[in-house]
Amino acid sequence: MDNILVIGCSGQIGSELVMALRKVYGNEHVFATDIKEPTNEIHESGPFQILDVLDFKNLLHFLVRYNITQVYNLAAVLSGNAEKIPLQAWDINMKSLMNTLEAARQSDAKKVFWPSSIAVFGPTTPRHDTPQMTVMEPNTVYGISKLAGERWGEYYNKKYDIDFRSVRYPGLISYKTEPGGGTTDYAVEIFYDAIRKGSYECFLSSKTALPMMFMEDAITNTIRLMQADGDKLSLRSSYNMAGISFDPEQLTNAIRKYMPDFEITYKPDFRQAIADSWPACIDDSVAQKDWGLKTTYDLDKMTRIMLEKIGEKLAV
Ligand code: AKB
Repeated sequence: MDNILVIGCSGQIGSELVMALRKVYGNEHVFATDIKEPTNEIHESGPFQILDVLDFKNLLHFLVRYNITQVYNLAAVLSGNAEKIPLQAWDINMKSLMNTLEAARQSDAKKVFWPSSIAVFGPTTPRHDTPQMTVMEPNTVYGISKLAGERWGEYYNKKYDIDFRSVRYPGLISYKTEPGGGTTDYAVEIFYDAIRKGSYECFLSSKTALPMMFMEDAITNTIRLMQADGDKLSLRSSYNMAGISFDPEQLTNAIRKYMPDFEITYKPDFRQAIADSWPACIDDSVAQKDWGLKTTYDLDKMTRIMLEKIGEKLAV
């Protein structure tokens, strides 16, 4: 039986991924770790420990002590925050990955998942239907670290046979844990403000289209990639994952179907330049072919669930 370590279990992806993995592999086989306390659900359903991925010795010790065979490393400083502390963000994003790869090499935890992002693309990349292989000249610290990370992942796969797997996540939309410091965060914040105040001031302009994905689709596909037959994976860097593309105006119209009086105003800030350097929609046909990527949420279904669940959460 696999023993799985999730690093960054208290963040937006981790808090849902841990619970999904526990359903598949059994509660006691999924070890949740972070430098912050997790949700009650994670605490109560299985093992949790404070673990700092930047501490290599402790990380390696953990992998050996608990006979870990798979690692999901979700620790990262996201795009918006990274622009405020560029050198620190580079250090954290790269060191957390390098520690994971090196600890994997020195232990039995040979299967590693690490998230890349649509941020690996830049202003010179084709903005529509961005292919898997294309020009990649990211101009954000986060994007540069994700592109470098993809290259390191592939390097450890070729050189040391680490079973490295990765996807380029679009903006992720969820109602359980809020994202922190990303450029796509507006697409989550908007739901909280719609319910609390009936209005939202958006930090991106109305026509800024970006690829996005509902969390359930992201989690299902992450586990699908990790369970895929390794021989079928033609890429050991990172797979494009497209989701649904929309701009703030289209999301506003989707919300207005359920809340006709919802108001939006636009006040673009420094994150506009980041969003402008990213694709509007990407092509994920290679992931579909290699490991069966498929999604089930469209804009309307996602909007309905977000309003319903955040409504319930804020009513409590
Ligand atoms: C961000 O906005 O920084 C992230 C991402 C697209 O990787 N959500």
